Amino acid sequence: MKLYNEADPAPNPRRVRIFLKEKGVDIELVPTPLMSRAHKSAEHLARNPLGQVPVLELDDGTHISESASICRYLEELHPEPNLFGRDAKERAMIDMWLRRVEFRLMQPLGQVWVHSHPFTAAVATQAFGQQFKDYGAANRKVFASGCKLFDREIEGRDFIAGPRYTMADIVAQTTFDFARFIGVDIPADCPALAAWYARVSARPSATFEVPEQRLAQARALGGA
Ligand SMILES: N[C@@H](CCC(=O)N[C@@H](CS)C(=O)NCC(=O)O)C(=O)O
Repeated sequence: MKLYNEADPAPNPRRVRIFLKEKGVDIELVPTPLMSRAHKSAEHLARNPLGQVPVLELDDGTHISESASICRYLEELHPEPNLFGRDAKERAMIDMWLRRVEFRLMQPLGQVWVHSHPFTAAVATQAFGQQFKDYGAANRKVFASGCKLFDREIEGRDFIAGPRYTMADIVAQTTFDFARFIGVDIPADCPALAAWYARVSARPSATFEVPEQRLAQARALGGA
């Protein structure tokens, strides 16, 4: 089994690596550098027609993409520590929060990245003809209002989906790490969310391996 992977700050492969660290499991990581377009090569498109990472390759040649789906598969192989829920109610709550992170935070953040950050200007121009800066800026507001929803909802509890750390925290954590990289910070009026972020960022699995200089440059270009 091997994971087609990209290093930090790429948020989606990062989810799987954090998940593996939390489980104490090592698997082979195959570098698939986005900068050299390895994810759009014919070989990689055969693994994932969307041309994205991460992709898990099983020993029988099956390819699983979508970071949450990969982690669900790995949870079946390595059930402890449990990260997707122990009973019907907990599984549903974790899934609900995971989807809220995807739709209310990650989705608008992706639009900020594609439509307003200079690092993606060429990709956006190729896909859309131009970067729609107003749309990028509008999605900054959508992201901020998503942050406020999370801030209100998690007040009084330690983790996103309840009293313990789960996959919902991993997906949210990688979203906020990437947000920080592109110059989008947790709004100042979200103290519960900021406290949660500090809590998950202190975990041994959370190391964010982006050189300070690169982080500072990306943040500055993103407007932070
Ligand atoms: N929903 C997918 C998103 C995968 C994704 O967007 N991966 C990024 C890297 S973090 C990528 O491959 N981007 C290149 C592209 O979309 O062309 C998942 O959860 O794995």
